[in-house]
Amino acid sequence: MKKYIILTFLIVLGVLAGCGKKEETSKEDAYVRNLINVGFSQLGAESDWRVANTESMKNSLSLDNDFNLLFDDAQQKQDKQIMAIRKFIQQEVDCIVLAPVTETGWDTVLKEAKDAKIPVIITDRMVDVEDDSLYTAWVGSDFLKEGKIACEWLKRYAEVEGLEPSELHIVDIQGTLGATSQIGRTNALSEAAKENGWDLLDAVPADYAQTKAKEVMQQLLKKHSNINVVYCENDNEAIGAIEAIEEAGKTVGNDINNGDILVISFDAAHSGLSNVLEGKIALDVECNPLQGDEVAWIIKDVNAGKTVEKYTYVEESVFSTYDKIKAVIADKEAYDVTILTQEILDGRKY
Ligand code: GYE
Repeated sequence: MKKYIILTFLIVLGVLAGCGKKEETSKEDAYVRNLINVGFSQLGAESDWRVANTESMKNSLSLDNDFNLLFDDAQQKQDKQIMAIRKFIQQEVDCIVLAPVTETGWDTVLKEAKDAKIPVIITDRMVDVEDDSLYTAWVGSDFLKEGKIACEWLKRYAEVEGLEPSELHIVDIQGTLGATSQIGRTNALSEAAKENGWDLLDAVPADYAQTKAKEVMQQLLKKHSNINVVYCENDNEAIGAIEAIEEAGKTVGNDINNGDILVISFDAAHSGLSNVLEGKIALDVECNPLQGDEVAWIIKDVNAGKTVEKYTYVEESVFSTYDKIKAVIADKEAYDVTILTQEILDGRKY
């Protein structure tokens, strides 16, 4: 009976503590309230996509959903991510979630987590480790496929517009070098360029950041006078590149034959889609940042001792306002591009 009263008292105390406070709670507190302690190492806040991803994770790994989330923003630095993971291990969290800045360099610290018997869930980009059992599951996008879709569209665009492959003069503004999203998108383009005989002029990284991409584009415009396609590896880079192009007195749009520079982008965040609707980005391949719910389900299953899928790909689509491809070749899957409307844009929450 005494035991029962103490337990009830502790639970009431725990619940009361939870009511006033939405912030991180102590491990003891979390234990009393039966919360799952999760340490999340987010790589940074470089883009609209990343901000939406962080928000999604915080919403799903919430106190209301029985999680106690310890969050760390590593500001694009792998050593900060490693430090955060070591701290989570010391804090004896129930699970670690890692959104890694680059693929390599994780073997040692993930081994430390494994030795401490803490499951690790990887999100967004992948880790390249010798032993795949160092992480329990991964949730993210197929970046090579995203790039291939963009390139397939570009190939059809050239056909519809009557352009020879060698008349496509392309520059690639790359993401963070060594990140899975950069590797997949860059490789898709370089392979398609080789295969189709496109003129790939240059590939320069801009770390997925708007200001850096603007600077990179300014340099590229000085270096190459004939650019007519800019392949930007995310929306913020596309927006930076568009600023540089317009400031140089050139136009962006769907009409290469009339002097436009064609901008291709990835993410399809609200900022990117607004530019699609304005006709400034020709094609935006969606990369879905809303991974929180999926991660939360996986953690709950792992915590309950269930086996989970090793790899989960999130769903995504493609947006454009250029409808000529659809009209000319209506029967092929690769051209299944959603023609963007104001209504779709209004529904975009990030
Ligand atoms: O496309 C970009 C972000 O890895 C999918 O990182 C992610 C990419 C995303 O900064 O906007």
